[in-house]
Amino acid sequence: MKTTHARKAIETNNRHSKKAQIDRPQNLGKPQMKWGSDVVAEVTRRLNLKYIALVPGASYRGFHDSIVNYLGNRNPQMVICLHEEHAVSIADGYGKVSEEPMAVALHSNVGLMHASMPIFNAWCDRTPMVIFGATGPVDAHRRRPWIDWIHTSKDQASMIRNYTKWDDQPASPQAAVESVLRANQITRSRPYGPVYICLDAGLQESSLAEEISIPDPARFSPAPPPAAPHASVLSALRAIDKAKFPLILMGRVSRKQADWDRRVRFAEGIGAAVLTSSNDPAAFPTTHPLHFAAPCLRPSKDATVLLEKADLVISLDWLDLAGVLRLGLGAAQTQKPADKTIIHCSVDSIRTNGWSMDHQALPAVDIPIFTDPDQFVEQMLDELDQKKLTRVKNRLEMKGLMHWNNAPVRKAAQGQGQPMTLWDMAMTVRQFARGRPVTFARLPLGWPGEACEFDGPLSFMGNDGGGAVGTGPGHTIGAALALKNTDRLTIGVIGDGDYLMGVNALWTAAHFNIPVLIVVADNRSYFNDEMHQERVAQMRSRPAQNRWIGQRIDDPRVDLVAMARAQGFQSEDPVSTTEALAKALKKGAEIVANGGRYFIDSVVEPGYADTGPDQRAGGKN
Ligand SMILES: Cc1ncc(C[n+]2csc(CCOP(=O)(O)OP(=O)(O)O)c2C)c(N)n1
Ligand SMILES: [Mg+2]
Repeated sequence: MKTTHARKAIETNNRHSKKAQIDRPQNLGKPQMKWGSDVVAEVTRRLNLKYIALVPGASYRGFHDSIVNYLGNRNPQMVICLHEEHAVSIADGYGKVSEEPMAVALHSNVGLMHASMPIFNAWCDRTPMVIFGATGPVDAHRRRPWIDWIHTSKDQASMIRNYTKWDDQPASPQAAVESVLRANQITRSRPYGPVYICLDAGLQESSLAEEISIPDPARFSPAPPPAAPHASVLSALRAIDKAKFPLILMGRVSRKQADWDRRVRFAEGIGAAVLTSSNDPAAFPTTHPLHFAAPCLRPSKDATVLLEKADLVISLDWLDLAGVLRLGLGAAQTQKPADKTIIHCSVDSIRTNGWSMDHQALPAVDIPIFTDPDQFVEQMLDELDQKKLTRVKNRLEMKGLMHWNNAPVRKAAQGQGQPMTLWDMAMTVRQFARGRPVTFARLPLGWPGEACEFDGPLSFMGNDGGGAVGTGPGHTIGAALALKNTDRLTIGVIGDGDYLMGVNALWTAAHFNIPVLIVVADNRSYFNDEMHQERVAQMRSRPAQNRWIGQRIDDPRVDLVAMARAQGFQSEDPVSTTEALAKALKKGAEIVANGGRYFIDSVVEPGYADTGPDQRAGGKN
């Protein structure tokens, strides 16, 4: 195709755009708090919400004006998105890294409908987030014909109430102050989760009849998590003393380095083996000598050995405790629970509702601990330190175990002229990431645990808690936003289906100068579901060879590179060998280190890799 002059101008502009100032309003003078929506904006500012991801809409034009012309588009600063799904996914990615809420603004019922899937995902991810929506005017006499009527719904939050922690629709500026303060308090209390405030257009656009006072937000802060009762700490210690083979399931824990260090000290102090999940953010150094099995989603063979050997399981808010015991041990949920002593530390039960089953199966627990897992670890260490106790460091039962990282490593298996498999790709990415401060914002389905060498709490941000395809690009960009101005290299490794569903999140990264590297494992398929079709066909004695129909994203092949370039990313031709991939990663890292954005289309054979290079056996989701 001939490159036109206009096209060249776009490409040059995209490549060289290095805006120091993004979206700065002019001629603001000295704005005064005069309108209902100014009040909401003012409280938001005082809560230190740095960014607000949004797609604009008239239902919140008053609030939009307050952010631009009253706050000067700072704290929060608008992060403009091309789809509501991305606005929420970006906030989710940001919240996972920072453990701080990002704000989101959504337009009326229609914007909320677009956003409902990632809100569910953020709920499952336990991510803090303050979402502003809008409706109305609630007063029918103030509605413009047609459009204001279709965009006004009664109880709008009912669309998302089952997967948000709290919602409100304040009816006065004073009530709005309280509403935002409460939203902040609730979303920042563990377990975190999104909250929703619906702003009546009438309220937003009403001038203030009286002075509104905004109290010190510090007085409305969330309480710290409860401490575990001392008796429970002592019971846990007694169980550890008795145990021959304690196993810690490191689940949903904090992103703080001090907490990470304490978790390591705890495992070492009590001489426990450790398992981590490839669904959740990094929780423990995966190459540590006590982390015997590679991280996995469902228990791998190595993980099953640990589960079988363990006589004591200490779950630190493991996502699916009953499920892992059932899969790893053949326990039958409550009918025949695992025959081991179980300590389970979690506050998740207070979020349980009757709609979402994301609380998972009910585990049998001997010592329930209702606190934040890192708080519990701190208390356990205090107790151990006080008594100058270290439990058996090298337990006999662990002597014969092989560490996953010492197992004969399957190298990149690609032969001359052979297409690259996901395993080859993963080993190349692993090699590249060694010794670099990399944050994997996401990793794709079927990624082998053997490629997961995580050495800190920001090494990996976990996957989409809600099993929500399309969130990968947004999560990656949100994580990169939170890590902007740090020395970390944010990489999102995502499937082509995930990329294509969320692809126009990329423009936001370019507009906002967010340094980020996106790598697609391009198997040209919704491959996960090919596996399901194969299984169903086999179960029904039907031809499994047709598994690809309705699954392949091919013919025509989508130009993934063009889609990234079109939105201001740099990229080159797709790579299909490990050498080319290694080169592209290096180049991408340099560009990102200089503040840029790079995209790699890594073409792989359809197939999964997490149980070996040739494994083609099962869907993951
Ligand atoms: C919103 C949504 N739609 C559909 C699915 C079902 N689903 C699960 S995995 C998957 C395939 C994703 O494709 P890709 O990202 O390319 O990964 P691959 O399966 O090829 O490894 C699909 C369609 C889902 N989980 N979420
Ligand atoms: Mg795919």
